[in-house]
Amino acid sequence: MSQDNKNKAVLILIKPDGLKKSLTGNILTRLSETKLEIVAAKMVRVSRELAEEHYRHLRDKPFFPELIKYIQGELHNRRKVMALIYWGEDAIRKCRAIAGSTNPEEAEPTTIRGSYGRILTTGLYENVIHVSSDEKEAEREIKLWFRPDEIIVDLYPTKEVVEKECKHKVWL
Ligand code: IDP
Ligand code: MG
Repeated sequence: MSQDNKNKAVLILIKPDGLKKSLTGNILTRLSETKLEIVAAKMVRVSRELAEEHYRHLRDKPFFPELIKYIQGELHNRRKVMALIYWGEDAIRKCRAIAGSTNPEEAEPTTIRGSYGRILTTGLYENVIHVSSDEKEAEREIKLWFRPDEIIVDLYPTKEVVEKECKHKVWL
């Protein structure tokens, strides 16, 4: 990564509970306090592969199977998440401060997770939003969720490839 982008990019996911509770506008308003720039945004139907890769650091935890169902929207009958990249000085720290602690009961009440999160009776933390935890994770996650041409700034080095017989939809 170029030195200019150090600590500047962060992946945000509005999780299925955030969407179901109609919190998108509210969350984006809270995040706008950071004065960071949104450089990518889209709705994603999360495959099992994507979910398991995203949360691979937790695969040995007892709550992992439920966590995968959660991020895929199976607990909320909403099979989608909103994925965004925020960009600017100290982006990870700023967004995590507004998101609050992982455990919504321990999160400051003024934070997004403290305001809107809850713990399920199964023990799973339903905490409305994902924010990358450090620079290395941010790079890994951004490359997992976005293609280079979906991001309006150059975050990481790219190469050009010519793909033959690549099937994709175009407008009729
Ligand atoms: P983070 O989302 O604050 O970075 P991680 O440790 O990466 O926290 O965990 C990912 C997600 O897994 C959390 O946001 C939460 O939904 C869930 N989670 C993490 N730790 C626990 C736990 O101890 N019990 C239940 N759910 C958890
Ligand atoms: Mg994390």
